[in-house]
Amino acid sequence: MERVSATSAHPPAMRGAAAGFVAGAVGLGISELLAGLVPGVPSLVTAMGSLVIALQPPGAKALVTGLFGTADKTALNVAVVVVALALAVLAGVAGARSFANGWRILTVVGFVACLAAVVQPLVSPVPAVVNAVIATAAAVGTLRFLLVGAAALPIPGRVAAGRAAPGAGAAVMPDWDRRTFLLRSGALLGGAVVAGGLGRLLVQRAHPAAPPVAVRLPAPAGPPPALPPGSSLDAPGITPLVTPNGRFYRIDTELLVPQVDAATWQLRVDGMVDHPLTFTYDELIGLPLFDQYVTLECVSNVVGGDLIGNALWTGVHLKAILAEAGIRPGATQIVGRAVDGFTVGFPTSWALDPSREPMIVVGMNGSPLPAEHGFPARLIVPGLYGYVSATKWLSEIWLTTMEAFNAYWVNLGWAKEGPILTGSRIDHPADGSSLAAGPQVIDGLAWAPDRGVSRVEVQIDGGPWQAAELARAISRATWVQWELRWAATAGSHSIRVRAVDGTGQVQTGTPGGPAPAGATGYDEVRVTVR
Ligand SMILES: Nc1nc2c(c(=O)[nH]1)N[C@H]1C(S)=C(S)[C@@H](COP(=O)(O)O)O[C@H]1N2
Ligand SMILES: [Mo]
Repeated sequence: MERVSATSAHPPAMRGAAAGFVAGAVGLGISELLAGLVPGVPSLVTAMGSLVIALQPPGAKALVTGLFGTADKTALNVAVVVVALALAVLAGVAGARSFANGWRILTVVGFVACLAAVVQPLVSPVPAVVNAVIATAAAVGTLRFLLVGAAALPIPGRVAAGRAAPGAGAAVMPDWDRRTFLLRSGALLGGAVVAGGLGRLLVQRAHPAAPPVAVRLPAPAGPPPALPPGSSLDAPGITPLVTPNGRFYRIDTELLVPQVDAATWQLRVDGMVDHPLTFTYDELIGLPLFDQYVTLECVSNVVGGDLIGNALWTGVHLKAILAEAGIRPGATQIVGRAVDGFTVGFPTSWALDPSREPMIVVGMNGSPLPAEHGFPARLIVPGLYGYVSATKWLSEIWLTTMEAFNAYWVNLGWAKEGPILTGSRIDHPADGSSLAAGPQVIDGLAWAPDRGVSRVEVQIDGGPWQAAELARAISRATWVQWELRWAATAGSHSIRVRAVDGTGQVQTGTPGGPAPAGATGYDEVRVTVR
């Protein structure tokens, strides 16, 4: 008899699951709203996403298209929310049988979120803990409210319902009908979604991509290098020679754009140097600045992909800074460390080669460096993939040996050295497009930073490789536009492209990569001519 009544006192698993889902949503919604409203309070969703990134096993990144491009970041945030809600559903189902298990699961989730936030380099612990505690309490409270209402769950701390004797203080909440349960759950869920959505909006607004408005750069010593005449082709569908800041690809491990305060930021130069140096932002931009076009590519860029851009960078000569610090003999590696702990590493010999000018960049295409591209300062080293060279939100330049240190992505299985492979891309015609028979233009880009591109060749339907017309390159460190006039005949055609670098080396045709050292193979489009 007692057993029967106890069982009937439990809500069905469905109601438990629904209560758990709503409880999870309320916790997430409140935590996100707090993060959006109160400066310094971290987003727990972002923190858990960052923990996932930090804990990824070597090689995991090969599964995603880029080293955390914009789409990956969204997918990761969504995945975190889905997993958190799934655990909350579990807590609801468990809580419907024994509330203690329900709140324990929610508390563990809250604790993990708290931990995830506290270990973030850019997060202060107290607001993180406060947010996690409030969010967990809100989730537990919601779960209890819904479970009690749904099924006369015994109120914890009082006499269990099943054994309640009349008049002994047995307190059971009214067993709501189905409609009441749905209405209350729905209202809470709606509130949670609004709070969470608003919170996310505010969080993102607090992490803009643009540079801080107050910052102004002094003019570089000389006028900006003019684009050489003939460097831009007037060809259909061709990618602009210079990539506008807003269209420059973004790849990094940060789920929210770091906002670094230039007033307190410092750049250290240390390690195997004679004189460790420190620069404030004003000191850095007070040094002689110069401009340079450099094409930057991500090692994760696939053949035909768009994780590549070309910008006019403004900055300080890295060689001058290194000379001032005095590199000690044997310091074979230069490590760039970011405010968030991210690192790159490249050979000192690459940086010191007289043929190139690595830079500590403070400006991009005539504006201060946008936050999403590394404000206040980043490294740009001609000829190297971003993951070994282009530290954004730079905080330290550390001299060490090649053997003594592996940078962030090297530890995760990517090549220790990352010279950009010779590449080429067909921008027009687009793959799968249809064209009119007659004169057509095939065009695109080719790059081999900083060996330069000496030739681009196009192959139609497996025929001979034909030399394309090259635009004038800005420099060997930049990509170059190319075009080929083509008398298109009716039918289906395949078009391939390959580049030859400045040393005469032909682009590798065997498809491979991108891991561990960059993608190989020729870009190909198929078109129908009518
Ligand atoms: N601090 C920091 N710097 C970073 C990264 C990062 O994750 N964190 N990613 C690197 C990689 S993999 C690339 S390809 C370039 C991309 O620079 P962009 O986002 O300005 O295009 O930044 C590099 N610098
Ligand atoms: Mo990258």
